[in-house]
Amino acid sequence: MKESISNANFPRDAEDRVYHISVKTGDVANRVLTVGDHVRGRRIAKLLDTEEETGHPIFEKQSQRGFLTITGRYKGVPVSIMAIGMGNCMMDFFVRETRASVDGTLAIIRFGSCGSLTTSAPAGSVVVPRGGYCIRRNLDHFAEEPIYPQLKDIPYFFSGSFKADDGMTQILAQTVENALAPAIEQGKPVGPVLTGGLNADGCSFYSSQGRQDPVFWDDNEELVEEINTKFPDTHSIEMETSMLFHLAQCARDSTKPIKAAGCMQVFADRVGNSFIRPEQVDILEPLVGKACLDALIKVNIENEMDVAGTVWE
Ligand code: DUR
Repeated sequence: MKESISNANFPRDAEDRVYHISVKTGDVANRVLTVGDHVRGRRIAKLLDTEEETGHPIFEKQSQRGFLTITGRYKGVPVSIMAIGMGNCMMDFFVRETRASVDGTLAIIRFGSCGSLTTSAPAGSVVVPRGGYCIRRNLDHFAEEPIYPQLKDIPYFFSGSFKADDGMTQILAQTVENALAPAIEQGKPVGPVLTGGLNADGCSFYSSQGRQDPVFWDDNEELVEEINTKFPDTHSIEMETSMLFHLAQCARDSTKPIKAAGCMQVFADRVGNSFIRPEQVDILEPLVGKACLDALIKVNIENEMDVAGTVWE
């Protein structure tokens, strides 16, 4: 279909689908739950209502570039579940191309996994951040002839922080807390839910998250300490959620706002250096996945569209 793409600035195919996610207006709901992992996305999608005629949700598309979109209704409300892979770059594709494919407000909840930088969030707990910032490897630090010699001494750049949507974050935190409460009560190895802190997005899983790799020159031995100094209330570190908050804030068309919130299950305990066990994921993921959908349909949205492209009341 490449030959029909005419606009290099924002390419779409002949059927007007955005280039990387491969959806068009009407394919994606105003309420989106986004995850990284396609398997997780498909598991959560099993909770969607099935259509009488087909026994499936309304729409499913796996793009050639690694995006999965499943659209249907949850408890009667139009929602999309979108799996996007990993990293700021995939988040950028997802936010821009989804924004271009939906009219009106976009309410996005991200459900991901993260590392924890606090003893209050061990592996198996869930973090719901109030905002987030980004950490980027400064390539110039490693260049023989840096373009910005005055910045050469700084191996990693920190951004300022970007806020999640307050109201959505409150709804999400409360819904996840309620969903985990019985399991925690029963002594299952999940929880607690940690709210109110910041998330850090690294541009890598490795160097810019402070992981030590003797095979590469990274100059990141002091990075975790620097995180704790610059943003002492950092709870989590991963690769997508702060970028989501950043882009939501940068959406310029006031008729097309983006509201965003996020929650992450702690997979890597970076303080105690331990990793979540599969049996913990088996308990945690279905509870949090369902809680995200329950939170998503509680968000207030005006002029919501039906997934068939008509106004939904
Ligand atoms: N992730 C991290 N760092 C961690 C744990 C999880 O970035 O320590 C998230 C982000 C990314 C994927 O999507 O999980 C990498 O394993």
